[in-house]
Amino acid sequence: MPEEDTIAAISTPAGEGGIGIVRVSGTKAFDLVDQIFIPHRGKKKEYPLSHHLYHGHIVNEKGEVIDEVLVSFMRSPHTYTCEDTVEVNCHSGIVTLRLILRLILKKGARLAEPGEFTRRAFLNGRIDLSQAESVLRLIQARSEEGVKLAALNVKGYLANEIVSLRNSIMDNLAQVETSLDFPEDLEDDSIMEAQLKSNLEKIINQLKDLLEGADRGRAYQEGIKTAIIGKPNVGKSSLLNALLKQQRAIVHEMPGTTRDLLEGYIHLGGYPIRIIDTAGIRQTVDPVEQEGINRSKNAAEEAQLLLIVLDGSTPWEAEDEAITRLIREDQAVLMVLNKTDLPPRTTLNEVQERLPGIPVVSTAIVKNEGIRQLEEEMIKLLDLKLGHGGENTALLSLRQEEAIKGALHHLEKAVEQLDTYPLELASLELHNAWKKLGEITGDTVSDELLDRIFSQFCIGK
Ligand SMILES: Nc1nc2c(ncn2[C@@H]2O[C@H](COP(=O)(O)OP(=O)(O)OP(=O)(O)O)[C@@H](O)[C@H]2O)c(=O)[nH]1
Ligand SMILES: [Mg+2]
Repeated sequence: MPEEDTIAAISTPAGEGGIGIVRVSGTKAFDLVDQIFIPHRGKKKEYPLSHHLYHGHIVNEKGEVIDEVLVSFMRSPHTYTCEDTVEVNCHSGIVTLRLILRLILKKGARLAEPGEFTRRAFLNGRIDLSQAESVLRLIQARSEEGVKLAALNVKGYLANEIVSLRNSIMDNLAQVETSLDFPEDLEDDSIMEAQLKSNLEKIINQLKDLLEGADRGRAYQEGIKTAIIGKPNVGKSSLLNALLKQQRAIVHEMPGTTRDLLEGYIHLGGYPIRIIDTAGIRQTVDPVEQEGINRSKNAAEEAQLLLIVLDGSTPWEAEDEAITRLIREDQAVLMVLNKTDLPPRTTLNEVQERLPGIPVVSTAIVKNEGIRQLEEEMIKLLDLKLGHGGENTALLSLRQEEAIKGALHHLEKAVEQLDTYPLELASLELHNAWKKLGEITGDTVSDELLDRIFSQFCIGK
């Protein structure tokens, strides 16, 4: 795709609104808009001044007024894309926006691809790839904390960390290479190797910290995945409704009511939480129900927090036992002993004895009892699991996480090889680690990967 052509797109969401923006970027941006814009005060000597706002009208080929607008002309390089950029602020009717865009395209601009403005900002060196990707995260953030974290990365937080880690790897690599080239200058092999090892271990720990912080970051970004699971008819959908404070799911005395996953979104103690109600898990021959149960199990597998609901008015059964075996070691789990308004057949003590270390809350959801306590327990668990924002929280995309894991793998191999193998091998691993981290900042990245990343953006960003 030639980068020198001039691109244009509607940059605000479709729909009626106060203001809509058509953005144009490229060498011909000023000229193209100049052909269809008539400034209110005429075109004086220095028109248009960069980074000034002009009031006037957009007119079509026949000279008919399309809209009253404010236009900002911004000269390269101090623009989003680093190119000459013009933004036409018009009234946000989709027809108006399209008419203006069409006029600009007719004059010679090309419709921008998704994310192309941000891609140009990256290709022109204004931001690195981690910053570009964070723009997307910022747009998609589901919580205040998520916005703050993404904004940090847009400013370059992650980029700086990665650049500094890459520099450290390069310093150590240089040391290895020198000793390979001039072995006679080396006073003592083992001293150098010990030093090298300790340096690399420091870098490894920093990378591990980043990965650990990413779990937290993702939770804030996407919402903490919370699955409500249990046997049929225990009150899972009732619990979803109680937590959402709305009648979202169908509740019925017939076991097997919920067939598909159902989702809602709440904030608890500052945590954004995505709650998923699932089909009751049991043995069944009904293929539709079985498909629902498979989905329940997948949701349980992917969840960061599991709410396992039990019916206190029935005895603990093999099916309850089977469900508790779905718990993964790294998941936060809370048992909800429901229907405590009915004569008890399973007690709190029994559940505690069966599942030592897992907190249990009694509820009678039909009477709205125990919900507040349940919410408090959820917050406590999340505090334990995620801690409150701030320290060591990073926002990483899966791609960035994979690159860090790859770099870690190479560094760990390098440390291993220092003991037994010639230094050449360690040098190769260090080089690979350095390259892997370069994928995050975009220093070592293919066009194909760029296409994949920017295709997730909307047109106009
Ligand atoms: N007595 C009593 N009944 C309850 C309580 N909570 C839910 N129920 C009733 O239990 C029945 C099943 O509730 P649901 O919320 O549909 O249960 P579920 O676990 O989603 O069931 P499936 O979707 O079939 O797996 C309904 O008749 C509810 O009114 C409770 O605390 N006490
Ligand atoms: Mg249900």
